[in-house]
Amino acid sequence: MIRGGERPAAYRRSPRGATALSSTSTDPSFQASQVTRSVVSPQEREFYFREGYLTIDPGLPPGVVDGVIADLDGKYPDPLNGAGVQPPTRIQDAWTISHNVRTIAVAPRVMQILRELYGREPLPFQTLNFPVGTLQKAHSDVVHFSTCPPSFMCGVWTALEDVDEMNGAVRYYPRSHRLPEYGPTDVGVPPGDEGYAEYEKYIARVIRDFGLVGQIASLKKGQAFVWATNLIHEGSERKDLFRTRHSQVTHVYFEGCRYWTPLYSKGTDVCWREPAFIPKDLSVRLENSGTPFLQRQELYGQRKST
Ligand SMILES: O=C(O)CCC(=O)C(=O)O
Ligand SMILES: [Fe+2]
Repeated sequence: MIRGGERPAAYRRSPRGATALSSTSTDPSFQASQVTRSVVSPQEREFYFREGYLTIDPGLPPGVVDGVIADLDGKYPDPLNGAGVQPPTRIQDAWTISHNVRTIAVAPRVMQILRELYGREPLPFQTLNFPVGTLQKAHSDVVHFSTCPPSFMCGVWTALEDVDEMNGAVRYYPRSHRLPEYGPTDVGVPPGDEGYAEYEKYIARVIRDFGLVGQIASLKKGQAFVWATNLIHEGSERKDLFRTRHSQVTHVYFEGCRYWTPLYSKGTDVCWREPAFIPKDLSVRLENSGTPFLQRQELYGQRKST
C-alpha cells in the first residue's frame, strides 16, 4: 500500500517547498533581509516549488567544463571505452582532487540562485561525476539526504556536454516532490542498504499508482538542472551506447538544519549526518594526495547510490 492515499489526495498536500520557505523563520541564524533577490524572478521561484525543478545558467568561467573532463580522464573505475562502458561508473567527491570540479560545485551564480530560492545559505557537500548515463532507477535523494526542518536539500546537475534522450539524460517526474518522503518504514524493510532494492521497487509502484509522467532533462553543455530533494528522478536509457554523458551533480544542503539519513533510520533511532561541506573560497587550495577520493570511492561502492 502506497502511503499518501488516493492520487488526488497526494496532490492536495502542501508543496514541500512551502514547508521549507515558511520554516526559514525557525532558523535563528537566518536574516531574510540579507538575501538580495537579483537573479531568480518570482515566477521562476514559484515554478521551482510548484514543479520541483528549474533549468539554470550556472555562469561558469570558460574552460571549466572541459577542464573537469580532462581532470578526470582515466580516473573512472571502469575504463572509458565507447560501448564497453558499464554504468554505474562514477567518481564521488572529485572536488577533493579537481579544482575545476570544485569550481562547478560552488559556482557563485548557482549559490546565489539557491540562496534566493531557499532563503538560506546553500552548503554544497558532495559531488558525483559521471562519464556516461547512469541507468539509475527512480528514487528521490531525500532517502539519503533529509533535513530537519524538511526540504532543505537539492541537487544541481550540470551538463558537461549536450545531453538528450539518446545519451541517458536524467528523467524526472514533475511535482513528485509533493509526495511523502518515503523511507524504509513505508517500504516495509529494516533500515540499511539491504532494503534499497525494495525501496526502488516501491518507488516504481508510486510512479505507476499515482500515474506520474516522466520528462527528459535535455540540457546544453554548461547548463544545469536543479531538483528539489524529494523530486523523483532516474537515469534514462542509453539509446546510443557510443555517446558519453559527461556530467556532474552537486548535492547541496542549506544552513541551519540537522541532517539525517532516512535509509538508515527507524522511528526515533535517527541516523544523523555530519556533512563535510565543500569550501566555497576557491583561493583556499586543497591538498591533493590522490588517496582520499579513492578511499571514498571504495566506501561508496559498498553503499547504494543516490
Ligand atoms: O545522473 C544521473 O543519471 C542520476 C544522478 C542522481 O540521481 C543523483 O546524483 O542524485
Ligand atoms: Fe538522485
